[in-house]
Amino acid sequence: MINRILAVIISFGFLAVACDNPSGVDPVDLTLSVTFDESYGNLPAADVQVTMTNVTSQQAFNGSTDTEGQVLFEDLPSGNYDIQALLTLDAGTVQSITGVLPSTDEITFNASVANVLINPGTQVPAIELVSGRLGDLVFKQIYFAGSDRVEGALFRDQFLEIYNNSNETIYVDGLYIMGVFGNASTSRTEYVTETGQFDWNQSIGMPTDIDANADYLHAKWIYQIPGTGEEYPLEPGESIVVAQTALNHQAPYTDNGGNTVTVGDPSLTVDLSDADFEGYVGDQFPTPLASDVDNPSVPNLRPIYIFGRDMILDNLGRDGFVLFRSDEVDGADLPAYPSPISREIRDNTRMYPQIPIEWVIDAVETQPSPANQIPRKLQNVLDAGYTYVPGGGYSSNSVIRLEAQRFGDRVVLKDTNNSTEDFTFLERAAPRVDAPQSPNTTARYLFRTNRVVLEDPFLDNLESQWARSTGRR
Ligand SMILES: [Ca+2]
Ligand SMILES: [Ca+2]
Ligand SMILES: [Ca+2]
Repeated sequence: MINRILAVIISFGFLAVACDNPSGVDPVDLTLSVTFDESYGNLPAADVQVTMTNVTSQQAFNGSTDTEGQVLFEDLPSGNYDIQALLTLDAGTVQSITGVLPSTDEITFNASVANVLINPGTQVPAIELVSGRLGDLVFKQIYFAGSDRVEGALFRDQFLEIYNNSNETIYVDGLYIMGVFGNASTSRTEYVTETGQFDWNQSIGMPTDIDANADYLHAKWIYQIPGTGEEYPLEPGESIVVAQTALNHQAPYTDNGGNTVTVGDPSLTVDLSDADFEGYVGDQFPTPLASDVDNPSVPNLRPIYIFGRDMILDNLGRDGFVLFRSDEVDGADLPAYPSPISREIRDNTRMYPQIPIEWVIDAVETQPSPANQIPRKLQNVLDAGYTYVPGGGYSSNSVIRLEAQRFGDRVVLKDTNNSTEDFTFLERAAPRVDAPQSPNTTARYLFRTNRVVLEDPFLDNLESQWARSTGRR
């Protein structure tokens, strides 16, 4: 990962006061203010080491900012100065200030300003530096549950909302969205590890010089956002909605068989007609799913690896969700391995694409409920907890990340890589709503965690396969 450097703006306090010196060149008392940049609301930065170096004499003057972010330099000789500012913070402090937990143990914030004229009475212009990126794309909301089988839209109204949680514009072009494949059964076999998850190291053909359990994930489905690199900018604090099918699910629509489909209770579902992207795979199958309608005004994701015959998320919450990027391998060329349960490779043996976890940008573990957990799909380093919808499958509930910090208009979402802490739920999924500031404590959901049989007659008959367009089989 990039060691993100967040630049600090130095703004000058303009308290350049001439001292009483009749000899001509007056020394100056100068107060500098040091703040974080505007994406952090120009918060004052304390304990910043500031060095002013006289360009001519190379004499250096050192100081440290106070809790107001100010540092006073007394009796500076007039002249031109280079100014350096340095602040190193541990990860926890960075998180408490910015709302973002960095991927490294420490973050260095710095600023460098060259050749600034310091004179009594001189107006020194404020200087703003380019700042590095802190934070990244995250899942903001995941609506896997879908809505009532009879009165709602079943699974066809599912969506994912992806949010720019950083302080810089990010292009979403080329971003991969992945559902993680794992063992959904709690029964033990010799092909699982002590967590109950598949022991991928036993898969036929798995390289022996890797730890496929600790360092890799295997896909249930993968889609990629299109674009050549700079087509789809996403501003800090903004999100995109990725729909399974970009229709207004609250209104009647015409399916691929020419039938008009109407939901009984429109309030149970969502309007996704203005989604930013949609999964469309009708051209990948001889018999498309009736509900996989292509909205021509919403760009389609590139299908890589498909579960079922649309971008179907597990309504019961048995998936793990991952955002990743790769500069090394195109999605269609990913290595793929059978699950360890397959003891011989035949023509029809399913091969699951593999990615290294170091490609992962964000990951969210979901579970059916606390009382109905299946083996974890994500390593603890990616997500130390999990989230779930208390209403269960087809409940219209979604999981949504909490607000962590607010800087002006920009909201930083909570991302401690522990979804138990970072997420709450909405009773009714709602694309692009503000992230809640505190967990949902709706009483009637609190005890709906009783053990149930985890079966879904539709979903449990679906399989994963390579998109025809990849040329893989
Ligand atoms: Ca679709
Ligand atoms: Ca479309
Ligand atoms: Ca995360």
